[in-house]
Formats: sequence, structure tokens, C-alpha cells
Amino acid sequence: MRPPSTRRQFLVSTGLTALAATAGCVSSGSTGSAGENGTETTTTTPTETATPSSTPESLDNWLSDANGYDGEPYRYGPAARPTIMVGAETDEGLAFDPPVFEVPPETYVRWDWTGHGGQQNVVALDGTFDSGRTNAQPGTQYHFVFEETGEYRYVSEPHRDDGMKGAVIVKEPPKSGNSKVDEWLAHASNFDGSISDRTDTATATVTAGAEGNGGQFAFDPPALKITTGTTVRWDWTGKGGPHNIVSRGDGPLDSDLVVDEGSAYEHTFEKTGTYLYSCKPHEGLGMRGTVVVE
Ligand SMILES: [Cu+2]
Repeated sequence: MRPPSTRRQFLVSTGLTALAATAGCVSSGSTGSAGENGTETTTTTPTETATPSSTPESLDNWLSDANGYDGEPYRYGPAARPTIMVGAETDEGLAFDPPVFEVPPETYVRWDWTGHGGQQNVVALDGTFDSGRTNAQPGTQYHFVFEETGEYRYVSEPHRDDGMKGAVIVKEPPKSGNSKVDEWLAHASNFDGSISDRTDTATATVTAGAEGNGGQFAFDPPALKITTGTTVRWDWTGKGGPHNIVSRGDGPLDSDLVVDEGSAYEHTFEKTGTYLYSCKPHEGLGMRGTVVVE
């Protein structure tokens, strides 16, 4: 009976090696490239070569099948200690919740096992962090402190092919140059460091219930600059539930909690300064805004 091909190749190879050992100069043409020192098995055994890493895939592309991800990373501010659920149940399947988020460097991130979906772990593709063996126990926790900026892709190994994947984006919070604005808005996902200049208008408008912070939980623009005597009007989109406009501390803004599209609230700013406000129900999500009056 004919032996399996690998066995046969092994025998051929051994023969060649033995020959090489005696003759000292045998071409290994028939068996592929033999190692310089002719180890028997490695040259001819058809082992799988390590998969070469192909062209780096963009983060967005890699996340396109991440369960529970709507394409907009959640943003945590500098003082946050995010907790990520491991095994959240979404329409698409098991997920990390939130699956993708931004944090500043030095952030302590914790993953909490829900117990849903069986065995789970938290493993960075580049090896930066690894919770170790899979575990199905609710209450299991793992944490990692992110020191370096970068994009860290991770999976739960038993479910990586089913879309249970996520990413931690570590980057410095946006900077506008106004430290009060930057500090207050570090947590607002739609703040990119720019302050909209409305110093040339008598009325500036802000959308309440704009896209951001993981839903319709943003003010747009989150930061604006006006001159004294300018009226700012907030227009409700009617999305994201009830919103209000309330100053931080004892500032002048204090609207009703309103849900209807088309609602508006106005305030005319007479004094210079940097005014911070939020929607109280969604402040923790990052629904925050600022008005700089010059
Ligand atoms: Cu709100």
C-alpha cells in the first residue's frame, strides 16, 4: 500500500540528507530549498507557513462587522473610569458595550462579564492586553491601564468570527486653547477642538438633540463664540428624548425639560465670559455645550 505523501517526502528528504552528509554537495532541487544545515523535516514537510500580515486594514473597515457599533466611537473624558460589558446582547449578536470608545492616555478601563453567551475573554490583537483563559462567570472582571496613545483592536476569542470585537482609541482630548471649554467638553464626542465663530451675528443657533455621544445626545455646535448682546437660540430636534439647557453652577441658563421637535429656548448674553452648560439628563453621556462671550 502506498504511504501518505508526507511520509514519502520525509523519507526522500532523509535520504537526501544522508547523501548530503556523505557527499557534502548535493543540490536539493527536488525537495525545495533545503536549509544550509539540512534538517530533515523542515525542508519538505508541508507545514503551514505563518500567515504573513497583509496590508494593514483600516480600523473602520475592521470594525464594520463589530456587533452593536453604529460607527461613532463613544468618548470618555479624562477623569472617567470606563466599564465595558462583556457579552451584551444586541440585535446583531453578542457584543462588547460600548464596543468602540475613546479615552485619554492614563485611563483605567475595566471589563465586566455579564455571563451571557458562555465563554469570553478580552484579547488585544497586538498583544497589548489579554485577560487570559476564557471564562463564563458573571462578575468576572479584567482591567487595563492605557498609557500610550494608539488604536487597540480586541476580540473575545470564542466569538471573534461572530462579530464580538471592539477597539479602544487612546488619544489626547481635543484642544481649542480655552482650557475651561476643553475641560468641560473633553467628554463630548462631537467636540473636535474647534469653537464656532458666531461673532458676526445677532442670533446664533445651537441644535439640541444632534447626533453624538452614542445617539441623539449632543449640542451642535458644542462650542461657539459670540459677542456681548448676542442671542443664542437652542432648537430641539425632537430626537434622543427630553433635553434641557442648564448652566453649570449658578449660570443664567435654565430651560424646561422639553422633548418636542421645534421647541426653542433663547438667552441673550450681556457679559463676557465662558459659559458652560449641559442637558441634565444626558450630561453624563457628554451632552454638554459652551458659549464663549467676547
Ligand atoms: Cu439631553
